[in-house]
Amino acid sequence: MSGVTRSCTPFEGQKPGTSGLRKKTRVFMEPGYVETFVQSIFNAIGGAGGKTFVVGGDGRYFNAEAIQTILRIAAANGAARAIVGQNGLLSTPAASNLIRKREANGGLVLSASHNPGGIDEDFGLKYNTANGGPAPENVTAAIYEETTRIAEYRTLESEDLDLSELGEKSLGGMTVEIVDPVTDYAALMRELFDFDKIRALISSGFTLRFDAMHAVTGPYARAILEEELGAPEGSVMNAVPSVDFGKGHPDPNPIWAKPLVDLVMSDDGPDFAAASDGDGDRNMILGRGVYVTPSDSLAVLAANAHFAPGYAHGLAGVARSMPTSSACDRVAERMGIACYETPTGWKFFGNLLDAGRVTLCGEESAGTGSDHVREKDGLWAVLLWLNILAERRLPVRDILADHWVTYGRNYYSRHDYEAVNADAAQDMMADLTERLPQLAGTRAGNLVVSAADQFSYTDPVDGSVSRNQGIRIWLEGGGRGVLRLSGTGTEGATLRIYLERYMPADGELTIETQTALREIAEAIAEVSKLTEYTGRTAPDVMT
Ligand code: G16
Repeated sequence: MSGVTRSCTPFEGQKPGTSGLRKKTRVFMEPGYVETFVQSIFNAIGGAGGKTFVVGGDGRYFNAEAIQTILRIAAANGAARAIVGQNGLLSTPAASNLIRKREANGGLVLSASHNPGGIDEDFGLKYNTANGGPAPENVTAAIYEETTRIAEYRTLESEDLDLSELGEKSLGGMTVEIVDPVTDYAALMRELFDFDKIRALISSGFTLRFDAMHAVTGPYARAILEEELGAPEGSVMNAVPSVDFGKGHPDPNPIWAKPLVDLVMSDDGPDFAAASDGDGDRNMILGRGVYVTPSDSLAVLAANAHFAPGYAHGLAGVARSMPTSSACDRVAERMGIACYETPTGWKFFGNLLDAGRVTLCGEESAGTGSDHVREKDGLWAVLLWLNILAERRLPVRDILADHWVTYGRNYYSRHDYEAVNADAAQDMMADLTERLPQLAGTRAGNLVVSAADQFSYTDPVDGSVSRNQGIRIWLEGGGRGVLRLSGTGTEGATLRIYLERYMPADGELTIETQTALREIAEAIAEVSKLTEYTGRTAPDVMT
């Protein structure tokens, strides 16, 4: 088996976005596309020679083929070892854990997360660094730079490797170690949570459902929730990963996980329900009769994390992405710990976690996590909730109500406008940006703008600055709207409008969310000239 060098020309647009490179699957399938991107990654990190990489993905269409290509390029570039999930499967948090545990130099994670899979759907590939987290902006910038000037890549002429059997194999001098995707991850969860208490809760008649959405968490959830914690068989729904996620969107929100939401809203629904996404890093939390917004979930977890053994010593600090509601800020304030506000993108939490400044972090986009890995972690959030429920023995609904009575409630919703004409969306944002300095004091619908700016972030650990991370508009009376364009879409532009309104603890805490936010939504639509630019009058998705 010999290494070969092939000449190539750059592909346009191999620019990592919010979370790695995400494109239509057919784009990734173009001959040489994966090869040039992977070679560019290796070029950008000073070569692969002698290094160890973790490789795995969410099992979507083209996962298996792309992994074979990655292994050939890694071997031909002199990598010493590739640690690969059996059949090419690894959830994103499990990949992060393996990188850290095995002290690998990095990892190649294949997923387009919550986006659908299939030949006409989406695919993605991202590079994670030795801390287990998504490559920070300086690394993704270097990778992109390499993609624009790549002239050749190294590969092997070899047969595909059988990845179905655990153990070690050799590929052109590189050791390929095929590992069980669940074992190390489950061991980490056992260290963090009181499995005996959760087992006791479940055996007392507490009922739960976990929707794996035909994606990668199926085997993890079955092993942990059913086999180890004793949830009856069938508690994990849609547990077998499929290449097209059963033709659904593996996106754990009330739209795409509607059957689960309907179930918990019924009288005989389970006490607790949750769902995760394509690659297992997102989560949605529900209790009988109640949906917990991701922003509230982060705040509740921060306030109650000490109930789990792994967090009994308290939290160093918390962090949230800017568009996430400030519910967790109130918890941090009361605890006397720092709360950091970062741009959207899990990669921005990496430095804070590495420096020990924060223990928990989370985002409105259904991501919560902690310093146990460097990715958000869906099943971890579920287990932390279960550990808290096992200790407090209250329904989810009461835990939430108690939280609002203690801290007040941040009514919150995200409105997504999908597949908007990209130029129109850019023009709208540019126009609004230009008007920002004059907005304070102007009327917007029934409200008045009190302040407006473009969010810019200076990383407190390394001093790096990230500009243009979203437009923030504050309204008199305590409302806020944030506008930004998604960095994970693959079709046109996705415009996200994040709406928030704080209600103090002695105010009305049970208004229907969209009703509570209506005036703010109208104000933001007016001030941004949303309909004028995009032609849209209503969002496609509200989470
Ligand atoms: C990724 C990032 C998250 C981000 C989300 C949405 O998540 O890791 O930090 O919040 O995308 O980003 P955007 O608003 O730019 O679409 P995932 O789960 O897709 O990897």
